[in-house]
Amino acid sequence: MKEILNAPFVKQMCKLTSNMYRMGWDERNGGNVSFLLDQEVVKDYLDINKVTKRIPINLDVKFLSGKIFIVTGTGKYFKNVEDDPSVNLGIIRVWEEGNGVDLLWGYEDGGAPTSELPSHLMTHIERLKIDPDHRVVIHTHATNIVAMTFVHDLTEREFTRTLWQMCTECMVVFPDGVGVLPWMLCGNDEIGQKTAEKMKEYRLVVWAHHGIFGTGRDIDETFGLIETVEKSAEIFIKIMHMPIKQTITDEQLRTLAKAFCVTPKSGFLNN
Ligand code: 2HA
Ligand code: ZN
Repeated sequence: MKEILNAPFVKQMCKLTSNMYRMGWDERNGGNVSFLLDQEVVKDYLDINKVTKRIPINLDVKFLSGKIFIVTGTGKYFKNVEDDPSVNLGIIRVWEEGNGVDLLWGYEDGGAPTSELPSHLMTHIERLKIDPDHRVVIHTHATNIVAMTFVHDLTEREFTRTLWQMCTECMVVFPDGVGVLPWMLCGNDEIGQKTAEKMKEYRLVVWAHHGIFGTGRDIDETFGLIETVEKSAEIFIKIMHMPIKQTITDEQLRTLAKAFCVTPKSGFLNN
């Protein structure tokens, strides 16, 4: 059996959470990450028949039966993950019946998975239906994205258009746009369901006055998506007080989409 602290997926989670902490997005216990792992890879590091704790959940996620995830712990600080992964992270496997998870490793101080587990698991279900290679869900309180939700129209079309206009690469990175949810209570099934519903159409969902959910095939891609949206929101916040002399036009956005062979979200560009 190999040392789990050296497993690439543990190292990637450590590096990601430290990085996000240093971006200033994940104050205190803000933010959470879940990463769907390959059982065959996990087996090299862990006896997957050894369950340290059975954790019932108030959800039906049978679609994910038997799937193994590494997940940040509830109440844990991203700042601390790198120094103490086995307390701040856990590896869980979804019950056959879909209404609970087995803890296989981690949360060594008696902890539990993130409070946003419903949003994570329901999002994994919807994204896996669309893309079998989907693996990662990241939730974070990216500062300028949150700021933007106070001063910008929250319709998905207008929110996405502004983000596309702030930075040339945006159309190429998220041509499918961003979903937006109005302020809602977090940490429960309702916001999980609403988030997952949006995930049928978007890889990114903004939670107004709270943060963002991003999804992707690996940690780099998912972090990169959020980072790109955040950069764009930062530029918006920097320039919104100033008289705008010019912007990226719809015609230019179309030119970009064509050059990079991406399809802009239908109806989001003006004719
Ligand atoms: O506690 O970010 O949304 C972590 C969170 C909740
Ligand atoms: Zn949050």
